[in-house]
Amino acid sequence: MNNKKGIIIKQISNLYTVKVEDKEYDSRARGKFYIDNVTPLVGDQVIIDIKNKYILEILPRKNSLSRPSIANVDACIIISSVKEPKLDLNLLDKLLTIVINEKVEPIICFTKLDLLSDEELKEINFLIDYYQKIGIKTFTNTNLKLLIKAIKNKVIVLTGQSGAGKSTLLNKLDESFNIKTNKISKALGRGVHTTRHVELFSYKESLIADTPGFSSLDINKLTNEEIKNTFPEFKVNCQFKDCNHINEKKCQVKKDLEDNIILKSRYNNYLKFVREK
Ligand SMILES: Nc1nc2c(ncn2[C@@H]2O[C@H](COP(=O)(O)OP(=O)(O)OP(=O)(O)O)[C@@H](O)[C@H]2O)c(=O)[nH]1
Ligand SMILES: [Mg+2]
Ligand SMILES: [Zn+2]
Repeated sequence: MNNKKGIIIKQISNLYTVKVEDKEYDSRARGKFYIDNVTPLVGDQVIIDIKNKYILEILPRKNSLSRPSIANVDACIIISSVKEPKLDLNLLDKLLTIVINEKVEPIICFTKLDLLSDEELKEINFLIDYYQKIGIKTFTNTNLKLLIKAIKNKVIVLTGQSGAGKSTLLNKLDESFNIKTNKISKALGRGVHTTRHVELFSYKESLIADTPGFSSLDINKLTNEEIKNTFPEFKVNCQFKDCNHINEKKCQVKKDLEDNIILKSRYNNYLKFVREK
């Protein structure tokens, strides 16, 4: 039997690396996929002909994320630098919305807390508490034990701004990954996209993907309803069941906002997301 089931762990142009048990095969995709307009993605479960090194079939996907493109993700770690590049709550909330909408578990990991003053650190700790309170696992890259526990037996993707410390975090998990990292550009004040392709690394019983950092992406594909549903703290009882929490009267979300129960930046980002479209 030449046909085996495996998982695509790397793609560089039209060459796919498929992992079958503990062996890896560099293979190509069958022409049929191009005709059908389906592209195999990293994370895809596939049937591969290991003799001729062809991907024959893509098994049904649980989910898929784009930019970076990856399929069948259990959890996504959003790496959020608090300085150099500076904290970007708009990007963090946007990534949370996209990830939650795809039914992927979101995990936040803040990095570079060592660069903060005590005063700034207080603000970050406040944020960490907030995101935890609304039910999102939130960590820092200084306490990896908790993070490691959260990713056990899962297919994980790292995402976040270029220069945020994604590759550095992976190397911290396992030195043998030896992934190239880079100083952030002093001139640009941000990273310069050191990581150029998506690749799944085996870490204990998990598969974990480093990705090229991206600095912009849109949520145009989502409806306002979908966007609203990705904010866990909005699941409160407003007068109207279909309340959009914008202009409605007796809106509990707006009351929680006034009472500082809901974070201002979260609410403002929500407004931006529904209006940007
Ligand atoms: N001070 C400090 N520097 C860090 C920390 N984490 C990462 N860095 C540094 O930040 C720079 C960028 O880190 P990378 O790991 O290359 O960032 P990346 O997210 O992989 O960036 P791209 O591959 O471009 O998307 C490197 O110089 C790291 O040494 C941290 O917690 N504290
Ligand atoms: Mg990188
Ligand atoms: Zn409301």
